[in-house]
Amino acid sequence: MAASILRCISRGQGLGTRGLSGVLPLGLREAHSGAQGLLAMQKARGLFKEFFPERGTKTELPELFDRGTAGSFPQTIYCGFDPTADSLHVGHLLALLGLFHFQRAGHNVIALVGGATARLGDPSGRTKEREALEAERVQSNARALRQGLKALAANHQQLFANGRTWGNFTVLDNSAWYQKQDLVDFLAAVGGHFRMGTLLSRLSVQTRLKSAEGMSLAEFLYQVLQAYDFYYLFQHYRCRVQLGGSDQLGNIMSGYEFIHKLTGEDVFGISVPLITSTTGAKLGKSAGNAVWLNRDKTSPFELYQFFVRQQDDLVERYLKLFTFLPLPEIDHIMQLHVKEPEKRGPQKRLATEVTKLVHGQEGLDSAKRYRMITEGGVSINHRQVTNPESVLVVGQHILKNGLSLLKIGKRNFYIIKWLQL
Ligand code: YSA
Repeated sequence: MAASILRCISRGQGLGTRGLSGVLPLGLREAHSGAQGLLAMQKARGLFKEFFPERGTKTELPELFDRGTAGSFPQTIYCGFDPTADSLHVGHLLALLGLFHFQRAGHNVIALVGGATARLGDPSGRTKEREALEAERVQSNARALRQGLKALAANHQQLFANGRTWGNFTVLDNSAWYQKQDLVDFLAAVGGHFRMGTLLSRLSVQTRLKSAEGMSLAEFLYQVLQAYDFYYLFQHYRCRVQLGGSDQLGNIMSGYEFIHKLTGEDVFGISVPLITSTTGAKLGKSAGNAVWLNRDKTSPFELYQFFVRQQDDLVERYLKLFTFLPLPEIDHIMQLHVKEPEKRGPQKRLATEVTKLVHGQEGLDSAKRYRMITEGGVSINHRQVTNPESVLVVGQHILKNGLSLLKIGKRNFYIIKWLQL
């Protein structure tokens, strides 16, 4: 029985070899001409923070992305997202951007929704146990997250690819492999490969054990499930790299140790920095400061405003982290900003790029319309309207002659004739 849970990987399985044709378009070839290209580039942008382990035993991390190494291209990279809410948020977006950068370079990526792991609650970076979530709630959150991830991947492909061929973007849910998993089989096959001393040494465990509340067994076992996911994806999709925020490093290490012990193969972890609020708290649901990507929770306008309000000292960093703009273009935007800081050019460009990625062109247009109204750029019948929810309200903005006079910006006048009142 254990053998069916722990299978040995055979070469050529899964997404890793399925996605791309053998001959890549010129753009991708250029992107991969240097073994260090992709990793060094994202390190320079500040998106990739740590690499783990520092050295492989047979293969080094940069070699995985070197097209010169036979059979190494394309790779499969994954990142997990637990459905503890019914929407992704701006913090998740950074990990997702990490995946998009790999996809752009021709690799296949997997966004894994933690429909199973969310039931346990990841203790990483938390000082208190997560409120237990009902199975039904997790399921409906997982549905929403899968939809959100697919919508973002579609926007990315449609609005940013310009006809280029990228790797595949696949959304999976780990409940698919835990749902039918027998507990005793799992513990017998997997449990024996984890050492208590190592599991206990993780920062996430140590912090919680020292707290007054302590830690539950479910939370303690969380890292074992995340480690098994990595193994599962390695087996089925030849996935050798897991990406996550830097709070995920302990869980990623457990996966590395598990896979390496069982197969002798090298796998790697890459972390992205944690985005914090001005008070230093990690931006997310737990701190109650999440900026959501679902428009029903945070509108496109509010998302735009979040980025447009960023201070000068952060905006360059965020342009590098949250957009795909090339570094020379970011430099240029920053140089113009020194000359005309009042225009808030970098902030507007940042807000535009992110809103377009998250909500598409329609979402961006709606955010800009809202912004124009709130900034006093719209008048109806010579009266300024600053509430976006009350523009051209029937019974309020229609003159006796059945007309409305709309002024947008300084020079655009429109006469609206109402045919039916
Ligand atoms: C990962 C792998 C698995 O095999 C199974 C589940 C997981 C999910 C993982 N344990 C987790 O709980 N992640 S999360 O849902 O809290 O966040 C998703 C990703 O976004 C993580 O990599 C996390 O580090 C990252 N993230 C969250 N808030 C962030 C952030 N990254 C940067 N800044 C923030 N504020």
